[in-house]
Amino acid sequence: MQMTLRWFGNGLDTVTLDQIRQIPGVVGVVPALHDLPAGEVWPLERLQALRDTVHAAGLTMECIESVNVSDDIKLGNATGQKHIQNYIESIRNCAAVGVKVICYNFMPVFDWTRTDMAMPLSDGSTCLCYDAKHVEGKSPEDIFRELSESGDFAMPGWEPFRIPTIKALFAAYKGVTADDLRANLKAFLDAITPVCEECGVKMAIHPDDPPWPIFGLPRILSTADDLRWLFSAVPSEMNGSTFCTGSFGAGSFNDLPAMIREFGPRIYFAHLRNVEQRPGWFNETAHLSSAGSLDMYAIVKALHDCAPHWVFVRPDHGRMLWGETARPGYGLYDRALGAAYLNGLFEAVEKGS
Ligand code: CS2
Ligand code: MN
Repeated sequence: MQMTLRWFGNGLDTVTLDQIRQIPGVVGVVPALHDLPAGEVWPLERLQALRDTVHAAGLTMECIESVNVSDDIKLGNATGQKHIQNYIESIRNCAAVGVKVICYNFMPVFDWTRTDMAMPLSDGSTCLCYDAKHVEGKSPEDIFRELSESGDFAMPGWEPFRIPTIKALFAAYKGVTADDLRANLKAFLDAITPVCEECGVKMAIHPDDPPWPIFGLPRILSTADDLRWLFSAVPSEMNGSTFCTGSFGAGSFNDLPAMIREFGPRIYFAHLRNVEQRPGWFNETAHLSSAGSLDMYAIVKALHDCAPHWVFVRPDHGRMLWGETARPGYGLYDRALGAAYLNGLFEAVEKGS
């Protein structure tokens, strides 16, 4: 197991590499080139510079999150074909700087979605929350405006500059079914997995967050059945999973330890965070099992037993503590506490507790 933290890069992250380096047991960071729009090639020089910056801080950069997939690829249109060729070049460039795993997601239009970026918890910290009732009857633009007024940082995919594109994107997805999306995901993976095999780079798809359709857009990576379909449709071992417990775990219909035991060999990256789940609602919590609805011990035990021994892991999101201001979910303090807790669980499991 390799404990890592997501890092958005100098100027885009309130957390520094030196701070991350001082978290016990963290060996690397999971960065990305966030300024490049989905569909563009990730230039080798940019990746070399990023790798050199990370290595100079004494950290590794062997997992990238995310080389985002453009909506044109998700829609399976002609522009998407060009973007797939660009994605292949990006994979080659990532391999050239030592990347072993690439995380991505196939959610239409948006990345992860929340309805409250600073929900107060009883201990005085704040967390991210999703309330399906809050979304009912609202347009994406309404939610966009609310969220973009909620602070200096927007969620990925929810940046204010995207608001003007939303109407055209929703029109493009009109009539696109879950099966259409599955066909386009299979086409994408069929096109890139031969290059992944050649370069030794594994793909690790992140689940839908939340794990159900929103705004009437199809979502196809929310359940165990979705993973079964994915691995049967594209059998290459370069087709793998980013097992995000906070995303799958927001749905009480998902049995996470059982899913990890079933798909473990194909889990190359794991996001280990906890949520308090209720029907059509979840809020993020501290990582402790006792803080939320998930049994983090059973999850870590299943990962230890069934995932590759080298699996990359990160504490994913944390609450906002002690007056910190940071990207929503990506403050330093609670992710450091989460990493320490998770390292403790892994040590106890590895030593056979
Ligand atoms: C987060 C996302 O939704 C989540 O749990 O970890 O940032 C996720 O990493 C991206 O959607 C992956 O592409
Ligand atoms: Mn995640």
